[in-house]
Parts: sequence; structure tokens; C-alpha cells
Amino acid sequence: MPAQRRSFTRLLAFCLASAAFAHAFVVLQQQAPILLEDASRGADTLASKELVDSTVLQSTITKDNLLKRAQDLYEIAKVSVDEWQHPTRVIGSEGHAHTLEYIAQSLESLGDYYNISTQSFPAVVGQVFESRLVLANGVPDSARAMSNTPPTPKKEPVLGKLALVHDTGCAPHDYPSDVAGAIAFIPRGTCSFGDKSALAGLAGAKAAVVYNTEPGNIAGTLGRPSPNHVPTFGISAEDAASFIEQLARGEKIDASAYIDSYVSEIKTQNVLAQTTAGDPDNCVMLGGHSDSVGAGPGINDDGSGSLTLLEVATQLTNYTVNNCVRFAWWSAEEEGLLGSDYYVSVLEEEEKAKIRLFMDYDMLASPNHAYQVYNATNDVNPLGSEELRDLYVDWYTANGHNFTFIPFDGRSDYDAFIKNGIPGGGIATGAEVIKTEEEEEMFGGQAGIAFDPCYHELCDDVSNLNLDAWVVNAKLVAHSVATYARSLNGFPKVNRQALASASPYEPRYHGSKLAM
Ligand code: DTR
Ligand code: ZN
Ligand code: ZN
Repeated sequence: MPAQRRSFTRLLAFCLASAAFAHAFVVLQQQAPILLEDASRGADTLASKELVDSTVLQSTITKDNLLKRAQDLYEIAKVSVDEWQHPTRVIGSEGHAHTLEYIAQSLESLGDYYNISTQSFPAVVGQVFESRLVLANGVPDSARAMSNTPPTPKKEPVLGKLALVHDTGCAPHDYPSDVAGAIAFIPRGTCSFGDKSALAGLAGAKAAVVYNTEPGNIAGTLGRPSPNHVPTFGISAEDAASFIEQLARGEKIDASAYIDSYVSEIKTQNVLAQTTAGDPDNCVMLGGHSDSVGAGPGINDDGSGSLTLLEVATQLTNYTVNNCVRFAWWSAEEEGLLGSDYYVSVLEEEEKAKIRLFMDYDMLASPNHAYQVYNATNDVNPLGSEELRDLYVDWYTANGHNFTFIPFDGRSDYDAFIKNGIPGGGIATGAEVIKTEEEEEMFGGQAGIAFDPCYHELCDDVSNLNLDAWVVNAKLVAHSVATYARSLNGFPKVNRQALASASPYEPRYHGSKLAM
């Protein structure tokens, strides 16, 4: 086992041992976070601290501190170079293991202000190295191998006829007998790409092609691996149209599919820190993700968010709080929000009720930024989401900043919380979407290029950060923490009974990948 991993594993082993003797403040549940630090000894020193104040906490946020953390994080990403040939903090890499160690050690250096815990869960890592889809001697431009797709056997091309699947491809009877030994041609929609791939496999298909039923390409994921998954591509509706007509006329179409990829399950960890002070039945929660994509170091996505949490958590230790504050550094966000999904999935109902709101901070320093607020509304999202949205709106307005609303559409770690009735929200500075002329007027920068042209790229390094935007947003994060840590008076309480009849919130995204 590489030396670096041993040090984090040693730390974890030590934490497990000390947790066995610690007075557990956290309600220990099945797969609950493992307490790393017993903070009962420090409670008395908290009494001498001033109650947190937003203006004061905001004043402790500085560009120098944030930049130093970003530089440290890039050095951490570089430990992956031996195994990945470039800096990355993708789950399973040394860069991510060191990121977790940096977070845990930074928190432990804060003494006993926090109960620190880690939560281990299974995750999936996958990489598509090469792929090629040929339909009737042509290569559809839009063909993309799905994330987490298995490779073709022996990583060699498979040949077969294209077999049109009926209806939505979401039920076994949608797969006619001629799918066996063929390449299944499946419409998108109604169920996940993973379900379609597994049903195609159960019907004996050698591979599967999911074609879009709306304009554009499909950047999809199969999600958690299944033994029934087959090598799976997505293609656009435009590229599929002629083949659908030919197949409907009963014409035979030769196809070949080739994918060189790997998919494997690993264990990874969320890191959590909760103030020992404050009402533990009324917790303010905020999160960022500790992982990056495999392609690069992720200093904006989401170093900016996760380092902001660390800096605010550090400065907060100078004050006391009325409501508890729980920080979360999610792992495997890039693999489909796995860390936050897992965390919420093992929460007992009474534990969910203690989380009064969850604030998501994912990409706070995009180089060609806009100040973006998730457009949460109480008619669609849990009661309180709109009030949280308006906290951001009011702060940007009061501080003379323009802002825009962006869809609250399931693309980051708030998704599991709002699906479970916990009010959520957050801010971002933009990813692959192109800045408009109007937004250039509002925020400066350059219209016609992406808010973050290095999104999910190797160049998402320290030079990719808009430090001025980052300081503004980090101060807003401090404001959000101080405001709710000080008082939740007037903030809507969730009626968990009413949730049962609530209309299901079914976002199109789950993380950065379309799930269906
Ligand atoms: N940070 C992105 C996911 C993400 C969160 N909010 C948005 C808004 C627009 C695009 C992407 C996102 C990631 O982790 O990939
Ligand atoms: Zn992100
Ligand atoms: Zn990302």
C-alpha cells in the first residue's frame, strides 16, 4: 500500500480506536459517521466566547488565507502524478486520499470545537479510455460511451445487427427476441440509462445504444455497476432518426461497438464536523465536495467550495453558536453525488428532522464568473428553500452585487436533502455554460465563453480561480453560517408528516450527468 495511503489509514485507524473511548455525542447509527475526536472536554471553554456575528465573521475571510489553501490543495493534487500522469483528486487517487487527510488534520488542529467524524461508503470509479461505435459503416458524430460502462469483451469490437427495442425499453417485454446476440437500440426516457443497459443485457444483447428523444447529445452515466450492464453508448436524436426509420421498415443494419474502459467499486469517505456548542436538534448544515474529476486537480470544482468550508470552520472557532453547525466534505460527488446520497440514505427520520437546512457550495470561484443563486421555490422544494434563496439574494443586493438565478435541478449535493424534505439551496459561479452579453454587463469577464472554460479539465488549477469572486462568495458563506447559527427564528420548520403526500421532486440531473 503506497506510503501516503498508510498515513491516512493510520489516521483513520487511530480515530477508530479513540472513537471507541470517546463519549459519543453523535447519535451512532448503522453506517453512521465514525467519531474521530471526543470534544466533550472543550465544552466549558466555549462559554467564554462571543456569540457569532455575521459582520464580524465575514471580516475574518481574506483572499490571502483562501489563496494559501488553494496552493496547498494543488500541491496535494500533484501527489497523483505517478499514478495518473497529471494532478488529480479523483476518488481512489493519492490526491484524494491526501485531500481527506488535509481536511481531517486541519479540523483536528482546531482543538475540541468540533466533533469530527468520517463516514465510509462504497463508490464506483470508472474511466473510458477509448471507444468506437459504427452503424451501417458510419460513425455517428454524437456517439459517446456512457460513464461507468463496462468494456467490450477482451476490449475488442463486438459485431451484430441493430435491434430496435419497443416502447421505452424500461420493461423486459420491450426487448424482442432478436435483441439476443445483437446491439440493442433503445430510446431515452422513463427509466435510467443503467436500467436500460441491464435490461438489454438480460435480453442477451452484446451492447446497447441509447438514442436521445430530445435535441442534443447524451452525456450519461450507468450509475452503480450491475453484472447485467452491457457496453453502452448514447447518441443524438438527429443521428438516430434514419436508423429508426430503416429498422421500422424491417431493414437490417450492421453495427459494431468497441469500448476500452474499467469500472470498479472502492471504499471512500465523507468527512463531517459538527460544533459541540449549539442546539444539536436544530443544526445548520453546509457542504462541498472533496473530490475532483480524473481529468484534473479540481481547484475551482470543488476546491473553492470545500476550502471555503474549511476556512469558515476555522474562523468560526473564535465564537460560540446558538444552533449547531455541521460541515460536510462529500466524497464521490463527481461519480453522481454518491457521498451526499449515502449520508442522507442512512439518516434516521429523527436525524433528518434535526437538519433545519442544507447549503451547497460547489464552484465559488469560476474565472469568468457570474454570481448564481439556485432558484429554489417553496412550491416545488421543501419549505424554507425559498427563504434560504432570499438570504443569498438579499446579501448580494445589500453588497452591491448583481446575481442571476440558475435551475435547482439536481446537479450537486443538495439533491438528496431536498428529496428528503430538508430545505436546501446554495450559490455557484458557473461551469460549462456560456456567459451571455447581458451577463458580461452584469459581472464583467467575457461573453461568448464558458463561466469556467477549465470545468472538468486539467487547467482547473490555482490560476483558474477568480479570487475576487471567491472572496465575495466566501464572505456570503460566512454570512449564511453566522445568520442561522445565531438564530433560526422564523425559519420554516419542516412538517415531515406532510412530506409523505408531497409531490415528488424528480430532477433531470443527478450530479453533473443526466441520469435518464
Ligand atoms: N460543480 C459541478 C456540478 C454543478 C453544480 N452546480 C452546477 C451548475 C451548473 C453546472 C454544473 C453544476 C460538478 O461537480 O461537476
Ligand atoms: Zn462540483
Ligand atoms: Zn465537477
